[in-house]
Amino acid sequence: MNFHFTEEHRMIQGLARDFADKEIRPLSKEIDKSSNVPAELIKKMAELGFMGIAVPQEYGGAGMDSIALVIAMEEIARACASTATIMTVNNSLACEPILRYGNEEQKKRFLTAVASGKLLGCFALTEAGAGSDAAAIKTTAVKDRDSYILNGSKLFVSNGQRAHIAIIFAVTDATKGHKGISAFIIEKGTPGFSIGRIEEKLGIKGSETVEFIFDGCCIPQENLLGHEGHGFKVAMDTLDAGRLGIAAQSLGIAQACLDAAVRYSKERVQFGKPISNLQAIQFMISDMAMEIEAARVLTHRAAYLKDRDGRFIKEASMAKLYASEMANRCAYKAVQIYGGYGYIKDYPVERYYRDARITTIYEGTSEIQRLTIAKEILK
Ligand code: COS
Repeated sequence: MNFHFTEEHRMIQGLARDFADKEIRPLSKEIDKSSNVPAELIKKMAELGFMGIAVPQEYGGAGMDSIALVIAMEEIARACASTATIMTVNNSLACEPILRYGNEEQKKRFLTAVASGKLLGCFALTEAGAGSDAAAIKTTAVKDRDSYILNGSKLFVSNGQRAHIAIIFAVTDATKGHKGISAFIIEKGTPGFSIGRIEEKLGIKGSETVEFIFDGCCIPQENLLGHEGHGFKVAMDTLDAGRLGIAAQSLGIAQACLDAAVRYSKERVQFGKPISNLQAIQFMISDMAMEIEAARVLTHRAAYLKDRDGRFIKEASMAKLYASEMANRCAYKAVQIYGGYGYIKDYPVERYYRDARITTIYEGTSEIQRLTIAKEILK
């Protein structure tokens, strides 16, 4: 394994860092306050190729690899975790399954538009009664000549309001358990497809989280993604890739916490000297820095394995589990170092603390990651 970045990786890191510093960070407080990432910002990211980094150029992407994707994700999340959520959902949960399971027609029609950022995509698996137990979904898709009729609802869909297309999962044969689930691509505006609740959340406020309702929604059979009955596999494979994105997002949040803690501890004077002189603060900063490095190695290695031999389930879960829990520890320490100032909105660590919290939950809780790791080791 090579610990040096390639020229291409250095280039995407520089580009993403520069864009995040100049265009995203100045807006991040307002994004949180207004619960909205401006569409104009996403448009600029699309122009830089950030919405389909690992998608081949012939399908509208930047034609880079998964390491480039996690490097860029970390830089964007370091400036604004909400913006990073929009980016990771589009790259990993919308582009990835179409690239992997879509036919040529679907790639030309949907992937090209989503990877180039002309359209945005989202992913709808979770339901009120099916979170960690993803195979328990109840939304149905009934074949009717050359169409499918969808009925049911989906919960907690990230980017669900702004997305133009959705990858959704529904039961096509209730007698077959997880082998009776199929994946579909659905376009916004399809009659019978509407948005229900828009959730009020603790963090990641700039990326909306919504409910989808399907009421006799008729979609053409050409929108079946992969084969009938293979939807659970599509969902699991997609989430493996998505977990790399959340690991990278967690890294970005953690790095932002460390950056802020270092800056503040050098400025804040107590007992006649900057608090960075105090061993109690130094120990927290050391632990943050060490854990970030460890998470980065896990994340980059999982991305490397994804690109090389395709088998990275365990490594993706390890990276997601470790990086997300680490980000929460870093956010806790950053608030602790800021003291009372960490608890108010004048400084960004209060937002980092709230934004970090979901990373151990979405795209599979820490408990599901542990199950997945154990299953891979014990099989
Ligand atoms: N990657 C690829 N395939 C996977 C997989 C993974 N991470 N996890 C399970 N599978 C496959 C299994 O290999 C099995 O394949 P076969 O049908 O060929 O045997 C199939 O999926 C069913 O696996 P399993 O029997 O383990 O299914 P369970 O229903 O017991 O549990 C878990 C599956 C819990 C792992 C799954 O439901 C899960 O990941 N849940 C979390 C869902 C999630 O992340 N939701 C967040 C949505 S985005 S907010």
